[in-house]
Amino acid sequence: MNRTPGNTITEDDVRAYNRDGVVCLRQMFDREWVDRMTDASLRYMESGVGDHRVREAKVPGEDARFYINSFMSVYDQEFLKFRNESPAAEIGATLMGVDRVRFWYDQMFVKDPGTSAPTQWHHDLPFWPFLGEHLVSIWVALTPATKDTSGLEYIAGSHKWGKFYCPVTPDEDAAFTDPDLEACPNFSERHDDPSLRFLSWDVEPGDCICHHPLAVHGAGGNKATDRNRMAISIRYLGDDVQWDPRAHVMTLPAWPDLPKGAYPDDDSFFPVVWERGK
Ligand SMILES: O=C(O)CCC(=O)C(=O)O
Repeated sequence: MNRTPGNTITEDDVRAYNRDGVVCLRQMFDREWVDRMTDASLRYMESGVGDHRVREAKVPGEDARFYINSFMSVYDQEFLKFRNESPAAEIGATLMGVDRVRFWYDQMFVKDPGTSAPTQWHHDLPFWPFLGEHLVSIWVALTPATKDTSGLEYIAGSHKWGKFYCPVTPDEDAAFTDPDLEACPNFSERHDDPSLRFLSWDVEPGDCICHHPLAVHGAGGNKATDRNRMAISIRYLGDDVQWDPRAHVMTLPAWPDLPKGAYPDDDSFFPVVWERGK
């Protein structure tokens, strides 16, 4: 399995990430990682380990699910290996322009064949007990995905809008509803709006889409009848990040003892997983 990115991350890639809040990087993870993490994901889903963190969405009348689980690397050695040894952390560091990254969390997103459950338009930071610019998600495709099979769609530059939309989970968990925050519009209804630049990519296994936590994104259902759409999103922290345990954010496997505003230098919760030159 490759430990460093499968392709060079160019200055143009970094510029695109900073400008658009998102960039697609091709073939960063080799076939061995893809096969290994596909097997690990299927096994993890079947094992029942981590079931207490599962979220599922189903459209009424359908059996097919949108399945989400998180913090797999806390419970499973394969995901831990992916966290520590895959090129994901270096990719995150390069895009954020930092020399060291801490792990934040990992998540898996699986859409069964035929589910019409969307990934509702949202951005990530309102869910997270952090503030700052140096946060990045590396969404690693384990299966192909196109617009018809639940490929992600983004709005370029939305990370600079100054918006902080109310979090919405696929299962619409009311615990995340912050009455002080504006709901995220359904941007699927605004494809004709000339002021919005939509970005999406047909991806193959091993490609990754890297996004800033305020980049607004969503996806449709999976129209494929014969295969699921599966990805792992792994999130990293850089230098300027501050602990900000607001109400209505996600829960962690355990809660770190950090003062609000602190840099999260707690190695047991947020271990350093990559340093330049090491
Ligand atoms: O894969 C999906 O449908 C959602 C991914 C996502 O929202 C994320 O990685 O932040």
